[in-house]
Amino acid sequence: MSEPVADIALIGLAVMGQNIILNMNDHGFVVCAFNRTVEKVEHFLANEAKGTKIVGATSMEDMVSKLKSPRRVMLLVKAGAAVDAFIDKLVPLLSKGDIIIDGGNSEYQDTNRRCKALANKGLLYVGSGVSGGEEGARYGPSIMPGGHSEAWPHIKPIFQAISAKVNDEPCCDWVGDEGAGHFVKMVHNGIEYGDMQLCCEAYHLMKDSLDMTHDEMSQVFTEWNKGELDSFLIEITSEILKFKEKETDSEYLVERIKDTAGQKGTGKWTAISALEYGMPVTLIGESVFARCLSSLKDERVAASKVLDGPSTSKFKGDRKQFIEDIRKALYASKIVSYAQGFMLMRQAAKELNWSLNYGAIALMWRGGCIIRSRFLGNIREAFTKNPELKNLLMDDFFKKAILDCQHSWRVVVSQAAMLGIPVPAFSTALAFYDGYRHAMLPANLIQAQRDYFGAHTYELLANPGTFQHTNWTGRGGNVSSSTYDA
Ligand code: 2AM
Repeated sequence: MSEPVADIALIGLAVMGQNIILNMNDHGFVVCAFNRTVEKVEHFLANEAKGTKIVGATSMEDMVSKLKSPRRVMLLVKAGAAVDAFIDKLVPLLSKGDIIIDGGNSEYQDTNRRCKALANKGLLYVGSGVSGGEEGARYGPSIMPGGHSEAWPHIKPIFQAISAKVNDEPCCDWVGDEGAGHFVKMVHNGIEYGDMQLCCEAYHLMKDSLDMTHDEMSQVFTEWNKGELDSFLIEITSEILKFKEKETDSEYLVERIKDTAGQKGTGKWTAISALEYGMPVTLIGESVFARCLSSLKDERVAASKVLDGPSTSKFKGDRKQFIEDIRKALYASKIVSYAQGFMLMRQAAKELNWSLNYGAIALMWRGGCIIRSRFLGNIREAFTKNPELKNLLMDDFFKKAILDCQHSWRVVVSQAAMLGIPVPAFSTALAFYDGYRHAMLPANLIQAQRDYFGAHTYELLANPGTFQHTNWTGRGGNVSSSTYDA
C-alpha cells in the first residue's frame, strides 16, 4: 500500500488534463495522474511531468490509495459515457465525504442527475466548467464549480490557486447547486458564439461595404481594443486579420479559410435552453443559426449566382464616422447579448431553485476564458451595486452606454439592410432592445387571432386575471378551447 501523499487525483491525460495537473503542481499541490490508457501515465511522468512532484497511478485502486482524505478526484475525460463509466468505478473505491469533480464539458442535466445519484451514496459531487483552452488550463483558467456545496471548502484552495486572477481576485468561485457550474459554462460558451459573430459582422461590413484593407481592419480592431471593447476576442481578431504565413504571400490567411463555421454544440445547447426556459436569448440563437447558414456553402454558392441584392453594397458617406458607428453597434449589441445571457441564468435559477451570484459569475468570466474583457468588470459592478438587478439594460451604466450608441446602432443596421450585408446579431439585438422597451407590443393581436380561430380566450388589460372568449364572427359557439394549440 502506498502512502497517501497526493492532494488530488486527476483522471484524463489529454491536453486539458495534463495542463491542469502541471498548473496544480506549480502551485505546490501534489497531483496523482491517471488515464484509461495507462501507458499515457508513464509517458506523461517521463516527459511533461519530469522533475515535478506529480505522481502516477497504475490502477484506480493505486490512485485512490495515494490520496489524502477527504479524497479529491477530478475527471477531465470526454463528456458523456466516459464520465459515468469512471464514476461507476470510483464509487466502490471511495468513502463517505470523498469528492468527485467533473471538469469536462458535460451537459448540466447530466450533472444534475449525477449529483442526485451520488448524494444518495454519501459522496460529494462537483460539476465544474473550465474555460481558457490549453493556455488557460496551464497558466490560469476561469473555473466555474457547482454541485454539493460541502465540497467547496475542500477544493477551494486548489481551484482558486490555479485559476486566472484579475487584480488579485481569482476567476473562480462557487456557482451554485447541482449542474449550476456546467450551466453557467454553457451560457459562457453561448455568449462566446455571440461575441465571435459580432466581430464577424463588423469585419464583413468593413471588408465588403468599405473595401478596407486587412491592415486597416486590423488597425481598427487594435484601436477598439484600447477602449470599452477591450477583450481577448477583439485582440485576436486584430492579429488574425493581418496574419500572413509568409511575408511574401499575396493573400492573408483568413481569406484562404473556407467560410463554413464548425461547432461542438455548447452554443446550440444554450439556444435550446433558451427555448426551454422561454427566454428570448436571440443573439446567441442568431449566432448559432449564422454558423448553420455558413455551413450551407454549396447552396450559397449556387444562390449567389441567381439571387440578386441591392444594386450596390458599397457605403457612400463618411467612412470614418461609419467605422465608429460599427464600433458602437457592436458594443450595444454586446450589451444586449450579455443581458440576454443573464436573463437565461436567472430564469434557470428560478426554475431549478438555484441561488446564483451574478456578480461572481461576471468576475469568473473577467479573466482566463475566451470571453474575458474589461466589460465584464462593468457587469460585475452592476451586480455588486444591485444584486437584485433584474436586467443589465436597467443598470445606469449600461442604460447610458446604449443611449450613447443607439443612433449609430440604428444607422449600421439600416445601412446594412440597404447594402445587402447580413448582420443578424446586430439587428436581432436592436429588435430585442426595441421590443424590451415597449410597454405595449402587438401580441394583443396574436391573442385576438388565437381566440378568433381557436377560442383560446384572452385577458383584458382592464381586467387582469380573467380570461374570456368572444364569438368574433357571429358563427361558431361561445365555448372556449383548451385543447387546440396555436
Ligand atoms: P484515453 O487516453 O484512454 O483515450 C480525452 O479524450 C480523455 O478522455 C482521454 O484521457 C481519454 O482516455 C478519455 N476517454 C475518452 N473516452 C473514454 C471512455 N469511454 N472511457 C474512459 N475514458 C475515456
